[in-house]
Amino acid sequence: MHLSLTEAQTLVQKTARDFAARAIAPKAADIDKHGKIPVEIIKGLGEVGLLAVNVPAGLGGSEAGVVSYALAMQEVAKACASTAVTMAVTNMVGEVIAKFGTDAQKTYACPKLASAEWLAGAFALSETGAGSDPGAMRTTAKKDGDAFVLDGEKMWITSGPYAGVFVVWARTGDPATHKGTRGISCFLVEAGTPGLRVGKSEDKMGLRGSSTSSLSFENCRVPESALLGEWNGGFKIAMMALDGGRIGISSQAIGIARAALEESIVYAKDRKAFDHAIGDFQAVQWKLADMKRDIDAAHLLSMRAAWLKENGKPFSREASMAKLFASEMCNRVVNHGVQIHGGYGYTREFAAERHLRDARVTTIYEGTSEVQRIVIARNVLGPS
Ligand code: COS
Repeated sequence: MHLSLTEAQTLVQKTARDFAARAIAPKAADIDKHGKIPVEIIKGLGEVGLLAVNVPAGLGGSEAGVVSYALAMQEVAKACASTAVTMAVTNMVGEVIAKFGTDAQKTYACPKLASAEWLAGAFALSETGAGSDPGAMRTTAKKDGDAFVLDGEKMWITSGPYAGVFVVWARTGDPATHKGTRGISCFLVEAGTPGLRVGKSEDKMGLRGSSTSSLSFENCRVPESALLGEWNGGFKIAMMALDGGRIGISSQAIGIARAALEESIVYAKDRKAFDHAIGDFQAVQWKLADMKRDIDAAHLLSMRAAWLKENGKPFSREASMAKLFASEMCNRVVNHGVQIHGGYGYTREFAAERHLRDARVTTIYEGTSEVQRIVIARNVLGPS
């Protein structure tokens, strides 16, 4: 693994940075305030190739690789964490379809996701009683002639209200023989399919520009061709997708933290107290030093996980380490950011408080910190 970026990776990073600075950052406060990402931002992400970064070019993707994707996610998250999570899930859905889909599924869905013809893709795994433990899901899909019929409820679905396609997991196994994680299959369900209803959006603490909703399936019929991957093989698809998704969330956390640090540096140089810029005081300097150290450490963990994935090597443990460290780091860093901004950090006049709210979920979604520790511990302990 080389620490320097290739020309192609630098180009993707610059493209994302320029687009984020020009089209996203100036609108980030409004996106948060009004709870809506303008459609032109999503279309713009598609135009600059950031909605399917690791999807083959033949399917409409940029085929720029996982390292490029992680770099691009950081840049977008630094500008607006809500936009970044929308981008992350669409990329994840495109990759799942490109990897496990039939030729018909890939050629139909991937170009629509890459170009933002569908504004987003959604990943419908979690349920009220099945978040950290998706093997406990209750949504079912039953074979009926040449169709599958889905019934059940999903929760915490990022982009639910504007997704064009949902990757949905449901129980398909005979309960007597295929319990828990073994009896789950995965389906592609298009928005508008009769029987699929999108619930109201959650009133969240942060990431307010990104809609998170429930979904309900009631006698929702999809054709046989909607099965994604193997019958009863869906749990592993979810796990593999989440491994990659965790690299995306580590990048998102790093991007949020980088924004908090950059803004804190500007503030520390500008704000005067006791006849000095507050950055002249060691109390502030040490915070800035810790913030920078932690961000760089998270970046290196994230890049290693991305490099391993890109090079076809096992990366599950490293992705969990990157996600665990980066998300917890991000929460520390944004907290320092608010403290450096003092009273202003507690107001909407500065972005520091938005970063604090946006950071909070990064230790929860795409697998909580506790789940990441399970993955890492099982890996280091080996088979029992
Ligand atoms: N890649 C491929 N396969 C995997 C895998 C991975 N990363 N992790 C597990 N599997 C396989 C296992 O090998 C096992 O296969 P077999 O049935 O052939 O033995 C199967 O999946 C079940 O694995 P396991 O028994 O380890 O599953 P658990 O129910 O114990 O779950 C954790 C393990 C906790 C790691 C998993 O449930 C998890 O990641 N939970 C968090 C889910 C999450 O992130 N939710 C938030 C979604 S945000 S939208």
